[in-house]
Amino acid sequence: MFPFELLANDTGSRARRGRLTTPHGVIETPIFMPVGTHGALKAMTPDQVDAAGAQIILANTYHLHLKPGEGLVEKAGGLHRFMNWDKPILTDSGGFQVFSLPKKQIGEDGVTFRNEVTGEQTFLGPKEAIAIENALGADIIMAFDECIPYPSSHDYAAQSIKKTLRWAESCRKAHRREDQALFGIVQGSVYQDLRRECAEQLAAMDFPGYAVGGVSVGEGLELLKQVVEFTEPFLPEDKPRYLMGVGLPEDILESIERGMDMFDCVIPTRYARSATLFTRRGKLRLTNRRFRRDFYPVDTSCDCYCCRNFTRAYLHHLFNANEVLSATLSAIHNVHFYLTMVAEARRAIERNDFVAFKKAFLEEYGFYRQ
Ligand code: PRF
Ligand code: ZN
Repeated sequence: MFPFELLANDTGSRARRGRLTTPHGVIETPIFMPVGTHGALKAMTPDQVDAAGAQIILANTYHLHLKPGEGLVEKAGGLHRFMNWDKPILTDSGGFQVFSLPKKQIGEDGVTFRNEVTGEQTFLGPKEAIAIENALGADIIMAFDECIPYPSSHDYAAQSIKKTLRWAESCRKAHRREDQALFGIVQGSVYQDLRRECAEQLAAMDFPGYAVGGVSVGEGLELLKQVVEFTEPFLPEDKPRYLMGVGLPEDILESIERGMDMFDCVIPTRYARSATLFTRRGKLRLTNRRFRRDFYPVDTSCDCYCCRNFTRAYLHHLFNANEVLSATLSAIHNVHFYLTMVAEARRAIERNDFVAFKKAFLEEYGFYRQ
């Protein structure tokens, strides 16, 4: 079940080129997973997501549990049929969303919070999260973990990984479906000893994949790189590694270089809605007046539907007129940009040339000029 093949290793870095096979198709890694929190990428149809090059998308257990409820999704024939997406899906466990809530009570067995839809007190723990994820039916499901804020003390982080490890074992026991792969999540904040401990303990539980969580919580790129670098050696080489909630193009490339295979982030779709578009030469803010009469495509080197058919001036106008098409065209472009970037990263690893590729990409992107 869920074979993961390592096709190439970059000898100048820890970057790997892999292939993960799921019941809904193959995922070429490194890969970026666009986020469809409520079972939809904001402003995009599944056809558009597919045409932008997506191989797998992410949805959220927490949100789908509150609305419309996993029972309804199950009745609809599972999440794939409900949302008409027949490629792989990954569901996050809610272990991040619940911990971001303002008023929650964290206990030894899970988290109690106010259901924002019904107003009732609701409990989510490892067993509950897995039951929901089993009902939703994604190809890859995530363990229920505790994502602690940054900064947190070593003491607090040490207590927290004990809980995350206990919950990981509960998730493994509660998991009922062989057609879903359950990934474990490494926590431990920015502390090397805790990351090692957590990774080793999870590896001993033999998950089909491992995530690095608890990053992209305000620690910055330098610490992110360090955490990935000192955690990676303790993740099983022959299993996919997923860096959760990351990130900007530079974060993803630096983490591919350090041995991560999968990424997800709301940035391409969220930035699209606020008129920020990614191009090979850096980000553009399309509401800026300088685009009023700019009849070039968003990115002259892009072959997405938006860039093949529309100008910056037209997008500028759509944003000014508050047309919802602005969000759709921008999301198509941004998602395509991310997926093209990781496709090029895969080819660079195959050529055994990843570090040169990353430097050239970030040079053109203007990262070193920031
Ligand atoms: N845990 C889970 N989901 C996540 C994270 C995490 O730590 C992050 C990290 N910021 C993003 N999404 N379950
Ligand atoms: Zn484009």
